[in-house]
Amino acid sequence: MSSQSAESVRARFEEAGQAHVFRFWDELSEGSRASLLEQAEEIDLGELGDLVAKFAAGDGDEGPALAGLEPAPYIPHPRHGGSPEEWAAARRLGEEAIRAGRVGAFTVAGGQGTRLGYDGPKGTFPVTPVTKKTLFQVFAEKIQAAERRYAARIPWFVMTSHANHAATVAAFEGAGYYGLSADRVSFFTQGRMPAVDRNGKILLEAKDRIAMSPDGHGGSLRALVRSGAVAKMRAAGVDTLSYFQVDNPLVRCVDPAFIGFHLRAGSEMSSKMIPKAYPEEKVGHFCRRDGTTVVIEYSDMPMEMQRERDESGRLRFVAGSIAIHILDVGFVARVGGGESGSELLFHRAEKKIPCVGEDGDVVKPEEPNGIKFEMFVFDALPFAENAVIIETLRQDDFSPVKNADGKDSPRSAVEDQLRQFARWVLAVGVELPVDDTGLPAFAFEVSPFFADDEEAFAKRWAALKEKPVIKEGAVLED
Ligand code: UD2
Repeated sequence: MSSQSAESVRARFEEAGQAHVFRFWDELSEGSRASLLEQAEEIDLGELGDLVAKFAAGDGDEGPALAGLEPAPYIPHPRHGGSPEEWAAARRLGEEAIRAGRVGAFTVAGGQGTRLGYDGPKGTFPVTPVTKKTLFQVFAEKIQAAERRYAARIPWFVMTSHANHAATVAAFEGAGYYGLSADRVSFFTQGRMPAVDRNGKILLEAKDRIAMSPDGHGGSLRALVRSGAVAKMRAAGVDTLSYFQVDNPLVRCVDPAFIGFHLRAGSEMSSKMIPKAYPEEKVGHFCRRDGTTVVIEYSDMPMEMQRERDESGRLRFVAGSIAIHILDVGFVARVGGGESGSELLFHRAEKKIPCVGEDGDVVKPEEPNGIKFEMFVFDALPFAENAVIIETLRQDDFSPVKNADGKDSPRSAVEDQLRQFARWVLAVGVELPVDDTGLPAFAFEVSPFFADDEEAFAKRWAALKEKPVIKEGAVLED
């Protein structure tokens, strides 16, 4: 960068009251100066200024408005009163779209995974009970299984962050793209936001480094547009995107019934819900307000509301959000392209952010000292026409790996996979010792290539001349 453009960047920061970002400039090497400038240029000072002003004024601190919130209606699963015919018709419609090459898969994998305490990209975390396949491998195999079943091409888009992009791409390369053809997988990096102190001043994590962090999974909509992924989808005839998080090995990456319900309604953004298991469960709640669908995070809904029950004793705000959506590509282009009136809000989170003090030494705070800004993908729901919510069974779609142990941990995810495999095996009449939670007495594994749901398992099993023995360490493969 020329010294002239360096001057102009610094002048803009000065004007915005952020000149301190360059306070160690004179000590920095040429290389450090260049990298600091590059980070500085990434920051939209206007946007940041608006955010700081808004939060400094206390706007947004009070959380979302709760008045007039109603539980959102949803399409019940056939096990809970939904119409089997309606579900079968939706499934056929979804299958048609997959066969026609209209569907792509999309994984948000830019999170920092701090709670799990795992160093690499979360998608490279081993999750299956016996062969220890990684999350990325599980998704890749589910996508390939769907490609085979529907004789279709299903491109896969993976959103990374600055911190994990290179490691993510290297993991795919090292694993031969997990059997997928390399030209069908696209990676792109999400945007970043600077962290600020309580006075709105940008924090430095080193003398030559701004404390930047990913802009939330809501940043995926912008990033899909900016990276050219949307253009790529359009060129390939993909108009429907199956969105899921990197942390959930049970997710049905390409679910024809879900896609069918979405298409049938002409929906721009659809979501899966599970009934909350208990009032304190930490998931967002699907609600309706003024005719639109909104998700209210657990942290934003007062506990007495979360505990409300209807006449039948059921939780009133029962529809838990598990972060599985179908997105219309035109909708992504509109919201991600920043069309006026459909901008996603930033949420603020107070965090402990290591940063350099006046003397240039790095301080590791004991208490939250700064603010990070993130967008949430479900905040796009109020902008979506005809948003549809369908119920799914937790046991078949949701068991995230978030914490190192306990709930939502590697162990609970392994156990939930084992319970799923055991249900499939028991359903074909094979005897299997299971405890009263359905957990089998030993570990075995079913590859997505063998079967990826109960029906596919039954079909595959029936077609086998010689039935394999389901025992400790057994792996049912292709
Ligand atoms: C999210 C939802 C919660 C529930 C739960 C289900 C929010 C605020 N809450 O909780 O309602 O649905 O998931 O599992 O979303 N990610 C990025 N970039 C980012 C931040 C996150 O790609 O900047 C990805 C991350 O890699 C992961 C997913 O988004 O795949 C979820 O992130 P999280 O673990 O921070 O969300 P969590 O558990 O707070």
